[in-house]
Amino acid sequence: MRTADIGLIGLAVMGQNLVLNMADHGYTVAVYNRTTSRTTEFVNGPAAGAAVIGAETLEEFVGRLTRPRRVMVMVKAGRAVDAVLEGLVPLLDEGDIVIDGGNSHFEDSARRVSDLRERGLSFVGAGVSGGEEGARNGPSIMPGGYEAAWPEVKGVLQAIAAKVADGTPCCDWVGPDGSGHYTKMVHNGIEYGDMQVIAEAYHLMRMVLGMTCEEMAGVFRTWGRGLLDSYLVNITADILGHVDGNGEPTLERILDAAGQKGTGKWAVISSLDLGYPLTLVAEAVYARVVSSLRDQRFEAAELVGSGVKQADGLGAEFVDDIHDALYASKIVSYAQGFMLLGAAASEYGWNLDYGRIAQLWREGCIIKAAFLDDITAAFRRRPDLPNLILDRFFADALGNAEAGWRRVVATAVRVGLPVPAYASALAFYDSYRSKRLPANLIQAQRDYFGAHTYERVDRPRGEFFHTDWTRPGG
Ligand code: NBP
Repeated sequence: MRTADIGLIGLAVMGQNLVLNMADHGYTVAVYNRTTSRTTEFVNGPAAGAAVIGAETLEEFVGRLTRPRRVMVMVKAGRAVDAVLEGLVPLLDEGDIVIDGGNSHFEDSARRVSDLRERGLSFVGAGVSGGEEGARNGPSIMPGGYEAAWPEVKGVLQAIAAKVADGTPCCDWVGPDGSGHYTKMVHNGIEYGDMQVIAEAYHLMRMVLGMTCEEMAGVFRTWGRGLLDSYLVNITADILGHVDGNGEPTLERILDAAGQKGTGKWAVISSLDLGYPLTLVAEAVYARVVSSLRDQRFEAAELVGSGVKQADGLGAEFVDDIHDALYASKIVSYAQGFMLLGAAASEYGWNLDYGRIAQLWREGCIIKAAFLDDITAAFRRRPDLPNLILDRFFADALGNAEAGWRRVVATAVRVGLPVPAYASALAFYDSYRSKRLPANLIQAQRDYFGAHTYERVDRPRGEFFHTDWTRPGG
């Protein structure tokens, strides 16, 4: 009987492409899917002629695997993963390894690492990014969990992963528990932010400068060769340049109500739980939510009026300002994302290599960008950097972009065009570099109504005071 080096459960779009990718790299792969017809169609269709063995039952699937068995699960995140584990785990033996490559929540992965450990099995929660194309030709992979399993799965995961220019795979061990899926969650949050900062640039150029899609395509194409060199900026140029059968821009026919699957929301929830700001991603998530309230937007537009006021005197240099606003906001977004990773690392006891994490996103995923090299360099200069803004390179970059960034936000406010990501990034930047914030008043109010006490500027931290605010003189 032919045996397989690795098995994969879940033959939807991601699973199928990962299997073909593994087979390309010389691995024989056993495959199983809950609905058997999908297995048969795959084995006889896209996988025909490849080293892929179809199995109709989990028993047959497990029986094909060499020991220690390595099983990658690529099913819908949530209950489906637990359903698969329920059937699979009793069939496995001590030392076998399960890799969950779906978009699982990091807390589920932490639980599964510990549950499988109790049964002598190793669980790896591996975030996989890059969609269908990445899965087929090289995704970014962020594995974390039970580290003893890493040497057993490193070969195959690094073989199928995307590679940076020097050949380094965009796949490396992230850390324990759910840290791999946490990193993927932050990646997805950042992806929401990147998409929003690009969308705001498009909105400004279209609504304030009155540029055509063709003109905007040219701008994004130029930007994609400079500081903003990234997958998302380049596909935006393609999208803007696309025309339908009548020669009209396809983009203009698309309804302006954005969908979401929830990983951006998870990142924001985690930021609130850990008490760290992820304001730009939060605004990006809310911007999608507001866009989806289309009927209400139309009703409000009728009631209070709509439309952007005329902005006179803006020329080509305003496009450069928009570039700077986008770049600066992107820096703030990544600064916040890495702050959150740092907060999670201290909360959950993970030792993360932030410079390496930036390289995991360098190729193979939606947020791939030249800019990530600058982030790696910053963390190489100072591995415990609390915030990218505290690195000289990024501090200077923000300083250089600041004037244009402020002009863009001020103009948008003046003409009535929403730029929630640029504005919140600027508010964070201004708050983060403030020696004085109005939080003294917040503390006084808290002490007034709830006797919550406060610390004083003229006394050591940790000494708490209370004032009886209703009595004259305290
Ligand atoms: P889907 O997320 O659409 O899941 C479909 C697969 O899950 C099918 O194989 C289906 O089997 C299986 N499944 C379900 Br649903 N419930 C099951 C259960 N109770 N027991 C066993 N199998 C079950 O597939 P996908 O789009 O390929 O994504 C797979 C994972 O990768 C997800 O976690 C997704 O979030 C993540 N991801 C997707 C992308 C992307 O671009 N699509 C990118 C990155 C990560 P069936 O055929 O019998 O219904």
